[in-house]
Amino acid sequence: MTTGFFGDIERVRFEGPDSTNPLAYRHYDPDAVVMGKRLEDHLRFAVAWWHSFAWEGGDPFGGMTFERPWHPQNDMGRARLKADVAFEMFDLLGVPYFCWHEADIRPEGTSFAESLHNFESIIDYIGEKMQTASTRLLWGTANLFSHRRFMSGAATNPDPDIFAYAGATVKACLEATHRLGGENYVLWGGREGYETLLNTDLSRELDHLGRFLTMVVEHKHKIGFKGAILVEPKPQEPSKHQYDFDVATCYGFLKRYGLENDVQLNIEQGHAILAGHSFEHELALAAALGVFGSIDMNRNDYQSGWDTDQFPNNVPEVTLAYYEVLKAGGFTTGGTNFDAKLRRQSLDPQDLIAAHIGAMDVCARGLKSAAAMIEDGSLEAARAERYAGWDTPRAKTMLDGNLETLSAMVLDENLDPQPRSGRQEILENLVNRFV
Ligand code: XLS
Ligand code: NI
Ligand code: NI
Repeated sequence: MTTGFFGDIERVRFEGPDSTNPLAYRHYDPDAVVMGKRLEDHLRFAVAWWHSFAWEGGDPFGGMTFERPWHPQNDMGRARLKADVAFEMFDLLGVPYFCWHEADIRPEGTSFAESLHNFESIIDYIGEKMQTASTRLLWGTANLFSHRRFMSGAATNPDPDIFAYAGATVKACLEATHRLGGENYVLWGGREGYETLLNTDLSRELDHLGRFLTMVVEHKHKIGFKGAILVEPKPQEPSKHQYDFDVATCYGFLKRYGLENDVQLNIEQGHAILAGHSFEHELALAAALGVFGSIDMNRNDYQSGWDTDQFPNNVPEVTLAYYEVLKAGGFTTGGTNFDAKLRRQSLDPQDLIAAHIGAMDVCARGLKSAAAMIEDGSLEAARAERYAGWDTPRAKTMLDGNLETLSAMVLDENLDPQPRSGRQEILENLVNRFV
C-alpha cells in the first residue's frame, strides 16, 4: 500500500540520451561502468529530507505554497506519513542515499525530553523502513539554527545552557546516525558566527566551537561510530560572519584545535561561490589538505547572491567539480547530496521527481566527461609539463638549499629565466572537447 502521493508515476528508468520521456534518466545509468566503477558507486546520490519534504515553500515575502498532506508538521502521524512518502520517492528514483536533520523528521516537543522521544520513535520507524528499502543513510545532522533558542549560535552562544542544549542534540543525532548505519555525520555551523563585533567575544566563541567539535569526535569514538565527521564551510547567511567561512578557514580552525586528522569537510557548490571561490577550487584545496569528505551539489542564482539551493543544471561546471573528485580518488564515505529545493511555484509531486532526475542526469554527464578527460590525459600531461622543471635534481637542490645558495646559483649561472605561456585558452578549448 502506498500513500498515493506520487499518483501513477512509475519507477524511473534509464532510457538513454534519445529518450523524450520527461520522467526517465537519459544519462544516469547506475550500472554503467566508468573508470572501472559503477556510476551509482561513483556518484553516491543522496536526497535531502529538509528541502524535499520539510520545506513548505516559504520565502522572506510569503509563506507556505506547497500544502503537502503532512502539513502542518506538528504531530507524529504526519511525521510518519512524511517518512512514507520519502521512502516512496527514494524507491521511485532508485536513489542510494538520503540525509536528514532531526528537525526535518520529527515534530518539536514541548520539552527537550519530548522532542527526544519523538525523534527516537521516528528513527525507529525509519530504521524499520530501511530493512526493506535499498536506500541508506549518507549522513545525519542536527538543526542548531532554526529554533529561536539558537538565534545567537549553538556552540558559540553566549549562554552556556544553549551550549549544553546543542551538545545534547548532537549526541542524540550522532547516536541515531550510528544506529541507522549512516556513513558520515555533518556539522554545519549556521549561526556559529556573529552579527556585530560590538556584542561578540570572538576569541572565546572560537574556543567554545573548538571544544564542542572535540566533544563530538570524542563521542564518535566512544560509541564506536566508524563514519566520518564532516564540517560544512559557508561564509555567511544566516550569520553575517560565519567562523567556518571556507575550506582554508576550516582547515586552519581544525589545525588549531588538533582536529585535522579526525574531521573532514562537506563542500557545497553554492557556499563555495558565496565565499568568492569556484567549487573546483574548494575541492582541490580540500584534497590537497587531506580533508576532502563529501559534497552538497546545489547551485545558487548567480545574480541574486543568495544561497538559493537550486538543483544543478550546468554540465561544464559539474564536470570540473567531478574532475577534482576523481583526481582525489573519488568518494570513500562521502557522496553527492542534493541540498537543493524546488522553486516555490513548483507545486506538483512530479516536480520533485523531475528535479532529481535532471540533477542526477547532469551529474552523470559531468562525471562521465570528467572521467573522459582523465582517461584522455592531455590536461594532466599539460600540467605535468608546466612543472617538469621541478622534476630535475637541480631543482631539488634549490629546495634543499637556502636563500644564500639560491643567490649564489643565480649569480654563478648568470640565470635569466624566460616566461612561458600558461596556455589558458588552449586548455579551456581542450576541456570544451569533453563537456
Ligand atoms: C545551509 C547548509 C545546510 C547543511 C546541513 O546552507 O547547506 O543545508 O547542508 O545543515
Ligand atoms: Ni547551503
Ligand atoms: Ni549544505
